[in-house]
Amino acid sequence: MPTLYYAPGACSLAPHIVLEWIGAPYEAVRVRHGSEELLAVNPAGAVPTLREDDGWLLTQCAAILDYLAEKHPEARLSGGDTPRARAEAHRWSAFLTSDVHAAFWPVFMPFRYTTDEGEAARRAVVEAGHKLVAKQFDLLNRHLDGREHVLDGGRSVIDAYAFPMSRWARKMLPGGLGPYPHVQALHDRLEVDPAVQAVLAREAGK
Ligand SMILES: N[C@@H](CCC(=O)N[C@@H](CS)C(=O)NCC(=O)O)C(=O)O
Repeated sequence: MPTLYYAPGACSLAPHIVLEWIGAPYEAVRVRHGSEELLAVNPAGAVPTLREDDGWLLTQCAAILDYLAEKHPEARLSGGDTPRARAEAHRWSAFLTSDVHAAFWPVFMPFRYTTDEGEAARRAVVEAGHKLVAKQFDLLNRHLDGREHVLDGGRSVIDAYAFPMSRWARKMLPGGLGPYPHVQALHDRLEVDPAVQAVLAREAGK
C-alpha cells in the first residue's frame, strides 16, 4: 500500500485526490514542514512524497502524478496514450508544477526573494508575485475556454493538480478567480467531486 506524505492545502493535495480517485488502498500521513519525519523521506523538506511498501521513495509532484496514472491505467487518469496525448500531459504538467507553482512563491514566501526586511520591500515582492500568478492564470483560463478538463483526453491527474493551484489563486489574488471564469468553473466542478470532498475533509482534520 503506498503512503503519501502531505501537508494540508499544499500541492500534495493533487496526488491525494488522485489516490482517492484511483480507489486502491493507500495511507495518507500528515507532516509538518521542517519536521524530522518529512526530512527522513525527502531531504528537500517538501511535500508531496510517495513511499511504496518496499521503501522506494518518489518526490516531485509531476513524477508522482505520472507514476500513479501509469500504475493504475484502469483509472484512466493519464489523459491518453498517443504520443501527442502524452506530450500534452507533460506540457500541462510542466506548466502547472513549475510555471504556476513557482509564481506563488513570492506571494507565500516573500522573505526568500529579498534581503530587505522592511514592510515596503515585502509588499513589493508580494505584488510582483501577484502579477506573475495573474499572467499564468490568464494562460490557463484561455486554454480552458470551451474545455471541461485541462487535457482533451478527459479527467486526468492534471485536473487534480490544477485544483490546489486554483484554490491558492482564489485565496491569494486580490481579485480571486474573478478574472478567470473558466478556471473558476473547473475549480467549482472539482470542488463538488465526492473524492475531492473526502480528501478536503481529511486534510481539514474532519
Ligand atoms: N517541485 C516540487 C515542489 C514541492 C514544494 O515546494 N512543496 C511545497 C508545498 S506546496 C513545500 O513543501 N514547501 C516547503 C518548503 O519549501 O520549505 C514538487 O513539485 O513536488
